[in-house]
Amino acid sequence: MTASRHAGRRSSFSGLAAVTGVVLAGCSGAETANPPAPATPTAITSTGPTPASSSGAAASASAPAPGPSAPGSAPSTPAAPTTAPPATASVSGTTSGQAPSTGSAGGSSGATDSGPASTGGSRTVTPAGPVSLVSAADAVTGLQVPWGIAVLPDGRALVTERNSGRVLLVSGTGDTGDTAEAGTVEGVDARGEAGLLGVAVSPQFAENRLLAVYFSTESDNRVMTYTLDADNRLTGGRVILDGLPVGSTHDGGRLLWAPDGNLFITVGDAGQADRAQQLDYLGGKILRVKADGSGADGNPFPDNPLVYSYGHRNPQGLTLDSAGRLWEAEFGQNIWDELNLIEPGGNYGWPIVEGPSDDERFVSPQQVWSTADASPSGIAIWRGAIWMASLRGERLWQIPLNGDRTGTPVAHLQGAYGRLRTAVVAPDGNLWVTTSNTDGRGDPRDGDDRILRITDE
Ligand SMILES: [Ca+2]
Repeated sequence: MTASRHAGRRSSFSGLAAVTGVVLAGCSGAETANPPAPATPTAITSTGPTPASSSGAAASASAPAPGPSAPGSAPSTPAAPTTAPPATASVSGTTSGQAPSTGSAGGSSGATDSGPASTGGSRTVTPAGPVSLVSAADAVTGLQVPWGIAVLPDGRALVTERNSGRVLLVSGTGDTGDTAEAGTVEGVDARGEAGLLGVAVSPQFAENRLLAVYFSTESDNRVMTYTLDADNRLTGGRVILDGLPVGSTHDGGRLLWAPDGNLFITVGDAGQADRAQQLDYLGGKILRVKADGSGADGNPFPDNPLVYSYGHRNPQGLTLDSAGRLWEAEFGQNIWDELNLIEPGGNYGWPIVEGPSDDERFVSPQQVWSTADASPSGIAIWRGAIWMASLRGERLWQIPLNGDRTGTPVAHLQGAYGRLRTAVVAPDGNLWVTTSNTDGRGDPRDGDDRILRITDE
């Protein structure tokens, strides 16, 4: 099978401006809070109809792109190449300025997806609008650059710390929870955005106690499995995949262990953007492997058995919905961060295009944001929506789900807790979101970094 399978498939962005031939230089649109002002993108061609301007009377409040951004953010050079349509401010948050993509499937049309894959999709779902009120409270405090979280069947969770290389066990059951160290991953080389990143647990964890971590060494990124022994210590470390490209930025690093036993891995382009289009380069890819690191059965490219999708820049968000669809979030360069629905074998365009495109070789994103408004890392599905933690944007985006379509995004917690890294559904049914203010690019508050327990009450 080749990418030609996707010819003609196009997201509903097809009416939006196409960004073609953007000159992509430097590396500013990464996790940085305030990237230097990029060179003005060139060769941006608007081929679609001009979206409605903000002059309409329909909106009581507008959210031009880019919206309110992190303090001191770069001037409007990387602004959207299109004029954002008006967006109605909601009680709970602000709607995205760039959400023309859903056609008639608005955020209030009723989501049919709810909960993580483990729910089996059997729940009756209340038609979704935006969650009317979101509140946050500390579940755990005093963490150092937390990156990945994996919830255990017993209600605790494993948390990785990027720079220390520690794997912690947290309960989150008290006001601030308590933490214990399960172990330190040997060989972690933390530089820039690299270090100990994602963690996932086997869907059979209750029986096999198996977990996986993704981390950077001096020479590569790699995935290692461990067993959590009866004393809650990491043991039996085994490298299942190494030689993934590493850099001080664009290291990807999210792990998702699917119910079928296969492990999804996001790998950043590690600064070699052009090679994200090469199937024999493992950067700029989503990989899908068995628990021993070999290619999963049914992967789309027989000659490149690990590769599931390609043309990614720095993907750090990954979640499965109740129908088994794979959703991904990735950092844009200067213009568009992306939320993508992943198809096996799909080419997501980087570095030839950033954001939506009319080029039939590429799968267009479901939603995009200005990098100032998002710079997304982790995503999770909760209450009929995707929830996306944003670093530079310092907010939690709620993107209503309606099958394979998304509704108008709504922003929560804007600026309230600083940089947000990871979102996961906790065993208590709430959403946990981590801050990332101690990562060298934020302003730590007392108690940072923390895991926030998000409730909709
Ligand atoms: Ca893309």
